[in-house]
Amino acid sequence: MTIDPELLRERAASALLAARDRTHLLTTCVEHPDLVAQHSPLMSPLVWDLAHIGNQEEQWLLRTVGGREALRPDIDSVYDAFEHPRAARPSLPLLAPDEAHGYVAEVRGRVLDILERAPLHGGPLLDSGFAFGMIAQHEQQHDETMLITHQLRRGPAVLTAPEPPPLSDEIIPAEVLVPGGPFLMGTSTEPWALDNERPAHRRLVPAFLIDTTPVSNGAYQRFIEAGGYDDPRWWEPAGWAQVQEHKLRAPLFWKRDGGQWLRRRFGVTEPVPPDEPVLHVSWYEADAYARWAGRRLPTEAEWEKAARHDPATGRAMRYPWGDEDPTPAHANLGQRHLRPAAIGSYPDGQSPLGVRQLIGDVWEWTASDFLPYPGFAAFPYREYSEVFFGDGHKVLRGGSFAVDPVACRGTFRNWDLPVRRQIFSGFRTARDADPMAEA
Ligand code: AVJ
Ligand code: FE
Repeated sequence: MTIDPELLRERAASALLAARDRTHLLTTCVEHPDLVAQHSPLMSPLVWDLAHIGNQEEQWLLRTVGGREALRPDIDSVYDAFEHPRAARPSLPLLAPDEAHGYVAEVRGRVLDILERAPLHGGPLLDSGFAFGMIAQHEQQHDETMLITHQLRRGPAVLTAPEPPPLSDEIIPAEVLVPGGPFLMGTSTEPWALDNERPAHRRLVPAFLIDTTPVSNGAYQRFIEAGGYDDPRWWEPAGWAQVQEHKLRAPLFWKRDGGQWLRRRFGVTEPVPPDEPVLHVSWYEADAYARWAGRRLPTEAEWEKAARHDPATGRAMRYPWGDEDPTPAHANLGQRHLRPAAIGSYPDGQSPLGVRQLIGDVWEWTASDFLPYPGFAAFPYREYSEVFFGDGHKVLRGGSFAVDPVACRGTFRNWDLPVRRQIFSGFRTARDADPMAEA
């Protein structure tokens, strides 16, 4: 099926525009000192992300796709993420905030002109407007990164958003059985899927049970109260070492206050809401909780089968609810809210088997290492995925409240080191099915 090129152009333009609106919000809601400061050695100054967004757009859309002369080749190296680790970025000769805003606007003006004329066929970079979709996703990914920087920033709140839907009184089962059998994992047809999601390939996934919702703060508190952080039995050795070295007692941003847990969220301190998916846990914490609960993290293939497998047709769908693009009724995405929604929310977004909140709310740690699919080919640059394979990174799936729909789908793969907790990470658990129940 070929899509009308004018429709593709419109989609690309609106994805770029949505990303820019968000970038603008995240880089104008604080003053100059907060844009150039390093709020955590784990993060770049916000003004680095801003100009890096423009520089990637210049390199791929202006120079490579548009064939235009470089605008600022002199700053390529400053904004090369591989040349400078995050901790070193504040001391680089960065564009000042007003220069960075001017630079990204200048690049965007030229890119919209290129988008009007570019052929949207004739090679993998152009087909379906892939390069434009890739750059919109890149900007949205950095917007999520900047939102993490905002969460780490000290000081009064600057961001606000309406509350997500409250806890529903509907009763749903705690877990569901996903039947065993082959499953088509990954994609060869999703037009803006990134290289690591490709190609589609068959996987045999034996029957398993998976939680219908992410693990809640209340459930996680029971792990804490049961002495979970004091018992090496539940922890991978490297995770136990992190617990001891940093004296971890709870998720990042939590603080004990007399008899209750408080948390800091975008500049506001509040009681930890028991019915919300747990957030800001490392892979080690997720893994330890699962072991304490007598369960385990789902593998990446199990997660994707739970999210995409339609038992009625045997087909892999784009999303748990079907092939339709996400709407606000399906999932908590796109920074519409500044927190995950209560567990069990979004009945319209559930999978055919009744698994909820697979998309949105919190990134979900899986048991799996970040590795290439059979037939993987790096595209269009090795540094997006390939250099991270087999390097101790764990896969996260499903996206958080901070992910834009353009960078979130049933096949989308994220990854990070198992010690990381500043990201919008949570998890759900799984277990093997009783082999006697499979027949
Ligand atoms: C896919 C989220 C791990 O932020 O490091 C941004 C995305 N790659 N610029 C990251 C990315 C290049 C990447 N993650
Ligand atoms: Fe980047």
